[in-house]
Amino acid sequence: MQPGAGRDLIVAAATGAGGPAAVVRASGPAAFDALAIVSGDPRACTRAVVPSRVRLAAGHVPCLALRMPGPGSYTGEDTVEWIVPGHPALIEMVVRAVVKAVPDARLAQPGEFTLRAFEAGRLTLDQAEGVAAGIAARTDAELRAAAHLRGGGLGRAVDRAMETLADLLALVEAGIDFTDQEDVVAIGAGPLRQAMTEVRASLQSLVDGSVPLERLAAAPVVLLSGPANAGKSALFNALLGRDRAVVAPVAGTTRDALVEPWRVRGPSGSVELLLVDAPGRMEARSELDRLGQEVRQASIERATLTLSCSEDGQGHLAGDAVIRVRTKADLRRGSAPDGEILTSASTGEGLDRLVVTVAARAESMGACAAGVAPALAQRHHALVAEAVAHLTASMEALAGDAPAAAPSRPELVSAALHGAIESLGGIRGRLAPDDILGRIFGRFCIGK
Ligand SMILES: Nc1nc2c(ncn2[C@@H]2O[C@H](COP(=O)(O)OP(=O)(O)OP(=O)(O)O)[C@@H](O)[C@H]2O)c(=O)[nH]1
Ligand SMILES: [Mg+2]
Repeated sequence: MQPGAGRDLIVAAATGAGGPAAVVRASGPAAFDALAIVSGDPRACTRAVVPSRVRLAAGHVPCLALRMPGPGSYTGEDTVEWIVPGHPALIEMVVRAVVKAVPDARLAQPGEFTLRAFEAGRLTLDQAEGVAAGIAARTDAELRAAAHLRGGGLGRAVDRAMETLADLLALVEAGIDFTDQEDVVAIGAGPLRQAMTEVRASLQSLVDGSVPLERLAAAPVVLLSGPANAGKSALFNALLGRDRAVVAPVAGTTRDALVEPWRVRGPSGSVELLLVDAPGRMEARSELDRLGQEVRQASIERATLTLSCSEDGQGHLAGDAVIRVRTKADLRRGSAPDGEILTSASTGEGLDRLVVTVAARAESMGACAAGVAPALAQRHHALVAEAVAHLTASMEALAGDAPAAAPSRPELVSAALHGAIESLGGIRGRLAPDDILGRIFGRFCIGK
């Protein structure tokens, strides 16, 4: 997909499958023509959802319709949204009907609505990346990081730095243009160095104070493992604070892997993890048992940290990424041997200690405390670091210059400042080459 592609009417379902209702979105100059054709007399009025209908071969489907004229819409173009019942076959039929309604209408490619928003200047590249990150988010921490990007949090910091650098560049270039007037110094080397030091420090703190977005995406997976009937599902529920998994005295109760986000308080803040309850270890006597053991094996392979659960202290897993847990402590007197955490899902005994141990271990394994710092994608990180390097180079070009005098090598200073501005511009997408755009928008799903 290339930016600047033709202004076809692009059409797609903009919501995921499975909900009670779905949004079919069409964007492009012919959007309102399509609305008139597909919905007949479109009572849909601007920016208000009104009852409408979609004409299909089999009859009329009732829906709600919303008309958003450009440039005030998400994409900046005339846009129509039909809110239809969430039946997959029906959604598909409505999409096809809209595509057939006008010439030059086609199915939207992944991310194409957001690409148009970017092209129309409705979103900057970092905000568009925030939209993509939001779509892909699995945990609250990722969602918050995505919202920060989408809200322009990174962009504002970058814009401030770019504006200062652009001002400095203008002054340096003015100095080059007026070299013949010896008593005119547009900006002296001293104030220039001072201003660049400040910008460089603010950019450096942006890098130092952030966590990689990619690392948030890799929320550590904590698996409850152990023999069938060890009390794993009961512990899973107790740790989550709600009855999520079925608990029963029958060995082999859990047949599938249940994955739930789990937030724990670590030494440097709240850490988000994924807690997994899987089938227990048991001899497979039936096909169903065998499938359960396969799920168990796959879960073990995915786990970053394993809580090895045992009722009697026997059969614990070995390894660094293992915490040994003795379950059902209320059924026995006495303390657990060293190296085991004694817990009871029934009385809550030992759960706090287990949580603290898991959180500390997860943090030491690289889990990020949520909300502690803004998250930067690898691309942002690299571009800010590049800008910092350019600023260092431009300060080196000032070495030895008297503070009040004009820079002795203004061309070098100017080239390095240009470089820094260009790197920062890449974050906002102002100067982003096409291949970067392709890579970013290619990560979207259709309808966004
Ligand atoms: N007294 C007591 N009983 C418990 C405790 N935890 C679990 N149980 C009981 O032990 C039995 C098995 O519990 P589950 O949590 O289903 O065991 P599981 O390890 O998930 O078993 P599978 O899913 O078959 O692998 C149930 O009858 C629970 O009520 C506990 O802390 N104290
Ligand atoms: Mg279970």
